[in-house]
Amino acid sequence: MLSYQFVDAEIDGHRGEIRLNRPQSLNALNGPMLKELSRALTDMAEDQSVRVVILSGNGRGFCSGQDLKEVAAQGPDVDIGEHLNSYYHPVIYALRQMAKPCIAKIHGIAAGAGMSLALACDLRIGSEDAQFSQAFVKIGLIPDSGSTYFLPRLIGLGKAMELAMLGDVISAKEAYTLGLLNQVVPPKDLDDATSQLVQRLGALPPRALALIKRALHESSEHNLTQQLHLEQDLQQEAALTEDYHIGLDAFIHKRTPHFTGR
Ligand code: T3D
Repeated sequence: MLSYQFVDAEIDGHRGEIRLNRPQSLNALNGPMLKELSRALTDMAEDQSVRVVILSGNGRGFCSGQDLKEVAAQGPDVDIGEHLNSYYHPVIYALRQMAKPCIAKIHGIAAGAGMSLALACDLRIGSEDAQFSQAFVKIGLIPDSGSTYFLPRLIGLGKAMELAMLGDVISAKEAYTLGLLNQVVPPKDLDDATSQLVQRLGALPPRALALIKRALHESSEHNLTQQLHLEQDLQQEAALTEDYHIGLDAFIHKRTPHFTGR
């Protein structure tokens, strides 16, 4: 267990898990927690033994978003733009730039910036009791921490507009239908289903996974020609890995490949 106060971080083999740990407020995000989350993600990114990172929450929910009691206590003079830049943006960049798959494991509520955290992960697995809300509008704010970027890309502009403008709470089932969740399982199966997903990803070639993540993320900024060039560059990089030769050799000799990450 790595040492933080407001997040629990644990590494077990190829699996790294960071659990938001302020369960009394449904893991509302205060300043110190966001700083720790950013540090924990950087630690996981730099740890070569970790191939897959899970983000989850302790207690009865994933994350209720910005700690509104902290905001209220700070008074009206706080610079919210500066707050986003200093506390939230490093977390979103850490998730997005990490060269390994990040999975959001969601149970209970993911609201406001809590939903943004889930959207910034590469895959989302939810229990049937998971709920999502772009709650920002209900307190007179706009979606932030990447929600206006990730949401339309994941579910299309029309539905993103509806969720952002109305702030409705949607169920796991609806989130799955929209493509927000990759998988929905009964609450009792969430840990096992996540472990299975981690195991599958952990057995795949890490460098190829990192390059896939990069190629898909960058695709939304590119035209076809730019993307074909990027694919060409990244494929050349992938073909230089030891894992490519291991995969090819395993196919030819009908063996299970054991990828090294080199
Ligand atoms: O500063 C900036 O950079 C701005 C950035 C803003 C980004 C945002 O995230 S804005 C959106 C913030 N989040 C919300 O608006 C959601 C607020 N919470 C709720 O609407 C409800 O709590 C829930 C729908 C999430 C859950 O409802 P329920 O009935 O299951 O639980 P509850 O009783 O409301 O909450 C349990 C406790 O958690 C309660 O504390 P208490 O009364 O037992 O002492 C509640 O106050 C606390 N809590 C829940 N959400 C937050 C929170 N405390 C602080 N901040 C919260 N966001």
